[in-house]
Amino acid sequence: MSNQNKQSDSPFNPEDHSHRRYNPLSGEWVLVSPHRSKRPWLGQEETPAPLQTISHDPKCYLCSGNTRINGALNPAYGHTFVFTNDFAAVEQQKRVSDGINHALLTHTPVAGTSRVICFSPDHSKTLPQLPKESIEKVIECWQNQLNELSQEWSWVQLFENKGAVMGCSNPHPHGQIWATDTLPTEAIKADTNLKAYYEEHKRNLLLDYAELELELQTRVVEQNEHWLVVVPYWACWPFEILLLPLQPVKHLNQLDRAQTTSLAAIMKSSLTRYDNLFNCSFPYSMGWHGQAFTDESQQHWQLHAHFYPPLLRSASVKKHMVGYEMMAEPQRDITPEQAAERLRSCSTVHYSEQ
Ligand code: H2U
Repeated sequence: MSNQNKQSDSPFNPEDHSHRRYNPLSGEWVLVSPHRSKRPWLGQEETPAPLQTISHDPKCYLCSGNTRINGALNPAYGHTFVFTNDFAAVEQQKRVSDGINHALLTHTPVAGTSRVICFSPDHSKTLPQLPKESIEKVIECWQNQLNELSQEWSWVQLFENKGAVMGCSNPHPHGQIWATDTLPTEAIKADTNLKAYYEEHKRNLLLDYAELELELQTRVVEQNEHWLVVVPYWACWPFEILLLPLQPVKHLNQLDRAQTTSLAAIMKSSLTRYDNLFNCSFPYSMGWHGQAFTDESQQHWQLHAHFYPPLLRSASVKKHMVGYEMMAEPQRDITPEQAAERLRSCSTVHYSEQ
């Protein structure tokens, strides 16, 4: 067990040698092991699940005109439909703590609201399968929700769990909104790091990052006039992507018409690439991070969306964030540059239409 830290004669090459990458948004590190992508695979291989085919399921709680679990009736909606989650994670009512706090047993009351957004009446069409105009309706719905909820709550988290493997409880394409009176952990991390960068450089971290990625082009999956999709340098999940506006934007409800239309276009093509990667409805958790709705200055903020998909090698072979990831820090084999190349090579025509 000697020579543990032996210096190698060959120069360091991030495409071949183990290294750690820093995530300036979260302040955390990821271990990258590119040499391991060459090892033989001994994991599971399964047949992918078939796509949904029926556009209205009489048993679905989210389909138009159906009755939900608690007996409420969904209207015959034409585009999107939003309702308050029948099993909301946060209560509307603000409560005062009893004050029984201990340094080791700390709590704080949270108030807020949870809503569900049905993306369209079509039970069988996930976001990449919807026409661009319908994706634009989803974005407009997000914008309207932000306009309304920002009047009352400091943080509005828009997100989607796609696929049963991500804990999605209903196949009808939908997302969620949880709005709270306090900033959650991920929001605090992003806020702190964006602010620190702004204070040090008097520049916006994510605008600088977008500029750098556009220049390098090694991790870019796709770009248009207003948006950029990259596998970030610090990605943890094999095919993680970061969706960034190219102009300063604090949140989705500040987009103009042209930015909204081109967001629908880039979402459709990028998410189609995802589905085409392993010929399956690609699961992920995605969410938007934008400014907090507080009185504090938000000049350091820049809107962005994270997509965290678990798949690694096929429609069923996923990455597990276990062991070293749980006990030490996230680790990946395939590099973000290789992942971006794989996604770039995927068609933007959905495999179900080819
Ligand atoms: P997920 O698939 O990401 O779990 O979101 C679906 C949400 O829909 C879930 O939080 C809610 C669940 O509580 N729901 C209702 O509010 N009413 C229903 O009748 C079915 C599901």
